[in-house]
Amino acid sequence: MKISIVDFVVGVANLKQLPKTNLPEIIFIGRSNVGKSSLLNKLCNRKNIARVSATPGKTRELNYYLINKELYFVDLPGYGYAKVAEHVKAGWTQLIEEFFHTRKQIALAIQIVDARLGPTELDNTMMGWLDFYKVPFLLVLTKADKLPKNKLVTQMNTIGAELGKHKFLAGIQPFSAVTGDGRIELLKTIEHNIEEKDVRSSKIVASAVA
Ligand SMILES: Nc1nc2c(ncn2[C@@H]2O[C@H](COP(=O)(O)OP(=O)(O)OP(=O)(O)O)[C@@H](O)[C@H]2O)c(=O)[nH]1
Ligand SMILES: [Mg+2]
Repeated sequence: MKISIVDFVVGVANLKQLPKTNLPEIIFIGRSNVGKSSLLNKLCNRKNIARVSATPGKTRELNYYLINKELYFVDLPGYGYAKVAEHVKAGWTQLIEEFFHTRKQIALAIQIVDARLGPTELDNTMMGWLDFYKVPFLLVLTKADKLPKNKLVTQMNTIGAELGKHKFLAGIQPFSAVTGDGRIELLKTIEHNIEEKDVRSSKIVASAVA
């Protein structure tokens, strides 16, 4: 997949503001400061479609980017930032669960974790939700440039073994927004899952007609 057109569409704080389209959506999830915006920028080969922050917890809305006029990248607000008030956290939980529950056009979730740390407890909770709402997800280990190659391989294997229980885990991939390592592979996986989504949807339509 080659990304040639990127348009920011809307920042959604209330699900009534969701775009009224049926285009496939790729959603990006991770804790605050994990490197979500940097990954999105690198993936789109742009400097600043998504704001990279020095202070974590800046992304508060579901930010919709229209890619090549045919699919959306959706940057979800980061979680796990300690300084966020309890009522804000509760509001976040409600918004995201409702989003997973109602939004049928999600083709793939990109669950982003720090390659050095692996999934935290909150990341594990999130992956539990993805399984529950039947959203296929890819685990991306970002900031891979901060680990030597052999450590990265060990980390991938260890995490892979731990996450085997997740039914909707589509794979594990390393990434670096600094070197661009993993970018091509990630784009391929996204493309593949959009095609799969088309197949799944046409099967549902076929069984409804039959
Ligand atoms: N070395 C290295 N640093 C990275 C990488 N990705 C992001 N960073 C750094 O990590 C910090 C956070 O990056 P962001 O992309 O703003 O993270 P975010 O998850 O969008 O953060 P919030 O939106 O605030 O929750 C910045 O200082 C980035 O420069 C990477 O692949 N390698
Ligand atoms: Mg961000």
